[in-house]
Amino acid sequence: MKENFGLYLILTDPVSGYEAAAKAAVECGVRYLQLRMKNTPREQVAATALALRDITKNTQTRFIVNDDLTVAIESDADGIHLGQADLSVEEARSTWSVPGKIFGLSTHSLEQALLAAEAAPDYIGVGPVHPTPTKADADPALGAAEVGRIIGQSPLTAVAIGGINAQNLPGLLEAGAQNYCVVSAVNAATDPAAAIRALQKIWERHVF
Ligand code: 3NM
Repeated sequence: MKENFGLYLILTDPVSGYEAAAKAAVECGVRYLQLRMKNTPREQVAATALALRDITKNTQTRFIVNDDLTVAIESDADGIHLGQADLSVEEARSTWSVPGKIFGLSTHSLEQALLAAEAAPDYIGVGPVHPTPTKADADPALGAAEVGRIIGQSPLTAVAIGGINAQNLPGLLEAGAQNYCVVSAVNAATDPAAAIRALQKIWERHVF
C-alpha cells in the first residue's frame, strides 16, 4: 500500500535550532522527520539524534536518521534513510533487524526507482525535482513532470525532493506527487511551524 502523508521534513542546520524545529514538526503532525547533519562530528550527530528521539517519542512523527546506521540504532530511531552510495537496504535490514524499523532509499531516475523495488525499501525519495543548493552532489534536476511519471510507475511509497517550496509545490502535486520533502523551505524559516503550516495548507487544498 502506498502511503499518502504529504510533508516529510529533513532537518539540516535549522535557523530556529534542531529542538525548536523538531517540536514544531511534532506540533504540526508532520509524519516523517529526518535528521541530516553533514560534516559534523559523530558525537554531535548522536547527541542531536537522542534529543530528537525524545521529542518525537510517542507522537505521530516518525524519526529517521540519515546515512549513519550506528546513530540510528543507538538513538532507537524509527528508521534510516540511505543514499545510492551508502550501504544497501538489504545490508541495513540485516544489521538492524528490529521489526517495524523503516528503511528509505534515495533514487534519482526512473531506472533507479524501478530497481529499488527489488530491495523493497519502505519508501523511496525521487529527485531532485528542481536544482537545489542544499545537496552538494545533487544529480541533475528531473523536473516536476518526470518526477510525477516516476512516482506513478513505482509500486513503492515515494517522496519527491529537491528545491521544493510553497511556490512550486502546487505544480508538483498537479504532476502526480503525493508526498514531498523539504529542507530549506522550513530550515531557513525563523518560525518553522508557520513554514510547515503554509506547506500543509497547499497540500490539503490539492490533495483533498
Ligand atoms: N536529496 P532543499 S535533493 C537531501 O535528489 C536531498 O535525492 C536530494 O533540499 C535528492 O529542499 C536534496 O533545500 C536537497 O532543496 C533538498
